[in-house]
Amino acid sequence: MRYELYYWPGIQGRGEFVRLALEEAGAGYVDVAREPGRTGGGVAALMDLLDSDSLDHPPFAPPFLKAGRRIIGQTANILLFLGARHRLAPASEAGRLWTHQLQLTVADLVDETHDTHHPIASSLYYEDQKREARDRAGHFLKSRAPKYLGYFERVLAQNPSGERYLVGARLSYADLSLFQTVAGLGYAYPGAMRSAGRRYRKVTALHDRVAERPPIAAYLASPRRIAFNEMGIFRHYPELDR
Ligand SMILES: N[C@@H](CCC(=O)N[C@@H](CS)C(=O)NCC(=O)O)C(=O)O
Repeated sequence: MRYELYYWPGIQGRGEFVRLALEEAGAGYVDVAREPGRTGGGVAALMDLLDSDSLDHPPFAPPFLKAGRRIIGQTANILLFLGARHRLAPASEAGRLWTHQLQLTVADLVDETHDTHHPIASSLYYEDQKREARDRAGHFLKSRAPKYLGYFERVLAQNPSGERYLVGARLSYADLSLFQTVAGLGYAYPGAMRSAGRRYRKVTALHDRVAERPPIAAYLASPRRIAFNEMGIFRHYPELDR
């Protein structure tokens, strides 16, 4: 079965967390909105599903994943589904819940990162909320980002199976998501993150290990990986990187 991923073209965004899981699993998928030439492709196909009145389980926002007849929305929920199908999470209930908990914490960090450049409203331009963004980014870099990264550092240190992975002794989708978040923070805030390698050694080592995994390294080097840019969640505005 070929999965269909529905996400905005041109940005990594939250769709990237799903792409990384699909790539690591070697799963076949179509990135629907990025294939406008394909029948049933392009942003129109995404909008058709978002606006549809005939779905039993309509998604609120991208990303959403079509798996056969099923349509699954919410990034953490999609990963919960893929994790079980592709051994990207433990099989036990306790292990699945723990992985999901970590993913939800990553999602909180991603939301807070987004709000550094859009503290007032997503519907406004960054240029219309620059002053508030400066304040928000200042607080984020001083206290919130260190709190999250320190938490993940502690999770790695306290993993009874060792510090290579967040959950047990195998890679999970939570590791892939932490990789993406650390990469994004490094892009957006290179100045503030300069000392992160020293302060969060285990998190940084995890990031580097994930980047070197053959399926992930191949993906990162491929045209499927969209470059970070100032339309996505992780944006580099030098004036915010203090
Ligand atoms: N909690 C959702 C958030 C989804 C979300 O915010 N999607 C963005 C793109 S990354 C979007 O298009 N939102 C439209 C909206 O909220 O109206 C998730 O993690 O998937």
